[in-house]
Amino acid sequence: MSRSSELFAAAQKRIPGGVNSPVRAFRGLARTPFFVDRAAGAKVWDVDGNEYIDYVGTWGPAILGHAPPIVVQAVQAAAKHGLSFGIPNPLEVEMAELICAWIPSIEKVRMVNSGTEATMSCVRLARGFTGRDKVIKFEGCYHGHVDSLLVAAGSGALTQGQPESAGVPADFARLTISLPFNDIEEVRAAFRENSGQIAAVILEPIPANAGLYPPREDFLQLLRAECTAAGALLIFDEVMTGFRVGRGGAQEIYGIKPDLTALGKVIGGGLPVGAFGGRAEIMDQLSPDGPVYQAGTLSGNPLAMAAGLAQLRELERRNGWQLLEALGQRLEDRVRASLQRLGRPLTFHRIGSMFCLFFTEKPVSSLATAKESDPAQFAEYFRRCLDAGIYFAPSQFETGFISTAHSVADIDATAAIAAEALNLLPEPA
Ligand code: HOZ
Repeated sequence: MSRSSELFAAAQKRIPGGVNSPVRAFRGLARTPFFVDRAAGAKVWDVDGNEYIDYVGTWGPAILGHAPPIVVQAVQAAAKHGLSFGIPNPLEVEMAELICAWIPSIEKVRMVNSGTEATMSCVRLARGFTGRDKVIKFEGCYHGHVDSLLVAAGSGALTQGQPESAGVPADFARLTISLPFNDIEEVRAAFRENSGQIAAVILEPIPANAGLYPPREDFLQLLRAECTAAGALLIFDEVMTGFRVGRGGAQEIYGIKPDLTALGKVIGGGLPVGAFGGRAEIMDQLSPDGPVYQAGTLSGNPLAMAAGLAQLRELERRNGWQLLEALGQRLEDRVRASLQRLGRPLTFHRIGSMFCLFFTEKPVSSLATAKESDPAQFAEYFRRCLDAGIYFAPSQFETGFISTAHSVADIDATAAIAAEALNLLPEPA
């Protein structure tokens, strides 16, 4: 029995499902998870000594790879001054100034401890600011495990076949209107039917929790216009895309100014961090200035601020986004060439350093079309890649992440192993 199997057996006795976040359980993959011993750069090593090229990257934060020395040193230096204060500290101000400089729609920002906290706080603030209760979200978009947003949710919830969670009162869910992504007519109809009642529209501008698919041309612009016309706030959940698809996130790429933005992952350099920010007049509704309450003992934690600042500055110093685009393009070129050579025109999406292979030949632009992907084919492909030392996300409904630590040799080796795995897949049933 492997050490990972022993640990998983022990974990299942004391941790629900043996994991602290559902998608890590490898359900539906006819495999049990490996337990990690250490990680550095683009690699992780499990407790049995196996080495993997990692494309999960701690689900997004590891944009410079694992344990980059500059981030580790920043954390060590900060730790010498204290682990947590619960008192304002200078690093929080530096972080706030950096975020506002890089993301112009954010005039004021507050730090929290996770992406879930960030989206939850955005929704509360939007309700407080507008005096309205209803929220529009999109099927397959995942905004953390916030009660009112666990409706038609993506990511782990979707992977486990539970996009609606037990424990969410029907009265909460009733305030959430879930619509198909990329369908502006449905949004217009929802605004008409709920005139004067919609506090906000929240979305991942590039959905990355039901696989990865881009917004259709104009969809984000039209959403912006509809929200403005209806007096509702537009909330971008850039927990995944923030600082990853570009310095200013997806909103910079598409040229849209949301009213509020939720951030996480990359901003913490691997430590638990989230942030939310937006127009000053909205943010000023937060306590202690305004009536919307929000707080956190560990918010603005000095280690997390130091890690995030070091990572973001290093990314900029190295023009990391250009490097990530080049690595992403290289992977894409090789994957597309193999799909063509094998006569398997599967749908492959890539935006910068984020990518996803769907086991369907049909176009994917929504949750319904993402679900056309064949789960059995995905599971077989995932297992073959893992056995050959490539760790892709253990779910069809997650996204792959490239880091600046991936070398050209890593990308080429990955593409070759992926091609071999595809070649050995049985024909779809
Ligand atoms: N739902 C997270 C990614 N979209 C995964 C969280 C985790 O398992 O760490």
